[in-house]
Amino acid sequence: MPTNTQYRLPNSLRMGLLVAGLVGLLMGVLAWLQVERERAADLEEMDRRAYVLSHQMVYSVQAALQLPDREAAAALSSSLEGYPPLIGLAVYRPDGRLLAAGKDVQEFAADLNKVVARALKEQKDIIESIRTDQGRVYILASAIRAPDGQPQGVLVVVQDMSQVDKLVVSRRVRFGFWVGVVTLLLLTLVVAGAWLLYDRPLKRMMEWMRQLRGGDDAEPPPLEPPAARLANENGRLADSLRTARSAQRAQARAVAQTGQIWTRERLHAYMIDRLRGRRLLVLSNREPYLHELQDGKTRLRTPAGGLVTALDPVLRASGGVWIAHGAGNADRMTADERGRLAVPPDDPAYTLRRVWLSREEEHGYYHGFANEGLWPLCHLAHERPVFRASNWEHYLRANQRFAAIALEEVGADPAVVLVQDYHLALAPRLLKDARPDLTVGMFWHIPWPNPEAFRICPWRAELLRGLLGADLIGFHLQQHCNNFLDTADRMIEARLDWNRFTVESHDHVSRVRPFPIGVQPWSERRTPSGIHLARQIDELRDRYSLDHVRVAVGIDRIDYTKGLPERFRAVARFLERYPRYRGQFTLVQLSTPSRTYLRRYRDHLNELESLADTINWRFQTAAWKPIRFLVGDQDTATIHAFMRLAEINIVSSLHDGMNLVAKEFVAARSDLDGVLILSEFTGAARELSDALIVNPYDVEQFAETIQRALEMPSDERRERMTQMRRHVEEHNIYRWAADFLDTLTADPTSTSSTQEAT
Ligand code: GDG
Repeated sequence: MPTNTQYRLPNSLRMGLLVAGLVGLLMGVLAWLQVERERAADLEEMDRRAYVLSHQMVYSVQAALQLPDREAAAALSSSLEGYPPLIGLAVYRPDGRLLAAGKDVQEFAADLNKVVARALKEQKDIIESIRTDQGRVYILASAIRAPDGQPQGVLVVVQDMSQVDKLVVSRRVRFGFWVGVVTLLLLTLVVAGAWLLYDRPLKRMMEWMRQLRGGDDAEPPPLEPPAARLANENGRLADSLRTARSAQRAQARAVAQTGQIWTRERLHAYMIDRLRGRRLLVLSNREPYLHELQDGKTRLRTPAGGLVTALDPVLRASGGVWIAHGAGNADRMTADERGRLAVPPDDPAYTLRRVWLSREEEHGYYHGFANEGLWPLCHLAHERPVFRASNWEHYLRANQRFAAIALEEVGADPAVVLVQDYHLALAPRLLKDARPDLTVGMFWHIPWPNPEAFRICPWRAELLRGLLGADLIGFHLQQHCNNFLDTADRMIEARLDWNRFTVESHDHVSRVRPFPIGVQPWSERRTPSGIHLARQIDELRDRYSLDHVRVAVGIDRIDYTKGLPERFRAVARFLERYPRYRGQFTLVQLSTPSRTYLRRYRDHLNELESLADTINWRFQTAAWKPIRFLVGDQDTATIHAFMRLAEINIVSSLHDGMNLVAKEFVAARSDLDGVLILSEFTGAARELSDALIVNPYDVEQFAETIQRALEMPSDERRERMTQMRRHVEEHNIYRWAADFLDTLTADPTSTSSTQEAT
């Protein structure tokens, strides 16, 4: 579900920036005031000098002004020259004409005319500073009057201000430098102090608490201040947790025999018991939490897909490290320098370690070998697999990278490693070769084809050898296990034991078992219920014009294995055969685009859009459409609401390892209503026999089944849903994880497992 996350600076740095910023600002203001004060004093000094000079000169100027121009200029010439910072003086007649001026003043005499005119007009002293080609100059223009009060002329004193300006600049630089130094010093001191006294102890305490929560509480509580003040409380907390946990473990062992529902808490206790101090690692291509940049902000997204939906609750329950490809464009900025971060970000329960791959590596390994090669190879959906040597090279290298990071995370510790899916077929062998003591499990989430289909892969032997590094290889169905054993038997040197379902190759025995995956209860997913759910359903009906129509829902990644064209065609055929349902029935198809990097997937999306348009054009009215094809990523709450809004859920995969949507639909129907139409080619069809099972290739039967679902009596709906819910509730995701871990960590010579126990 998308949420917004903002990158947070460490507390110590924030505190340092705040304190140093405030103090720096205050010091900056004080320094600025001081510079201004000193500048004012310099200007006052300039005034004083100008007045003294003006007074000294006034009598000789008055006398000179009595004379004709030539004599007057001669009388004044020697006394108008300047010496720094005085540039010189100038004398003007009452009509504003320049009578005489010092040599340096003459250069900008024209600039003085305005000031002189003002002094003559206002008959008073005018002080001004003006900018000239030589820089800023200070001017005092004094009006001179005869004893009878008649204006006689103007005496102008001109001084150089550049020295004052230079002093201002140098004071600013000096003060700025010291303010900067003090601010930086303060920042360093506060950050270091806050880190030592606050951040580090808090981090240690959090780490200790996380270990305690995860059951790994061998370390004593941290004793440095301020955590020391909580030492007693922490000790007591640890004691009571240990007591509760050991009671839980005992209870978990006891209930393992009794068939009670598996819960997150029960799995947590069970995991701790089975791991016996070993670390738990999960390796998968897809990460459970992905960060993306949107409008300058980082956004957290949970990628759609069965594997993540299945494993996130398991890791939340057990803690550990999940190693996955960091595919989000803001992934690097939200992880530490090793690519690690605690997840879920709002309630950390385990560590996500991101693996960085270049675009080229991702293209070859993920889009190329895995999705263009292995995916169509394993799904019988009439799509030709593409195998390229360059893609294989990338696949090999990516597997090596994942394995190396897993080994780095494990260090020298004992660990249980759960490798997930067809992207990482080589990782089990790479791990085992490096650390034979590791316990390695592999779960293959998609079907395993028969040997004839598999043999077309040029690297079939390498893939089998890679997988057979695992101690346990899991599939959803016994049929997939049989196909795998058959393939190994025919394609590599291996000893098979069909009674124990084991393969021995290169002195290593791998067990092969079915573990049909389940789903997490909706109650744990914080989706609305009661009146809030009803309101959300009303809103959806309103938004998509679904009032007064009967709704079927389909929820799928856009993938050619999911049988979406077959589903659309079945809807069209149904409306042809049962025209009374026109205007009365709508299929809402929620489809999240996937693997759009591959042309086949883009073409498929276009094909679906045009097929939906064609069918809609054929049947639609002004107020109704038979198919609402909603393309985009939906949040969990919307998916849940649609599962409750719809009367029917249609799953029409052409081939599917399990299909979680079918089970999620059943789990969502706490009202015991709703009908599931399920393809016989899904793993789920083996378990949910109370669904209406269809062959998606048979359009007539498919159309009939839609009609049957819409007209099924409510008693029958209730009866079927009750049966399916019982199965889905019992065989939930926690039971799947417990079964797998139990078999993986059990003595290989023993045949018992929780599967039998539960
Ligand atoms: C592989 C195997 C096997 C769908 N759209 C959105 C969304 N989803 C969720 C569904 C469901 C999951 O994605 C899809 O699971 P499936 O099992 O149907 O399909 P695959 O992705 O092909 O999974 C499959 C599975 O692994 C597990 O082993 O069952 O056979 O192919 O949970 O609800 N989730 C969100 N937005 C969407 O738009 N959040």
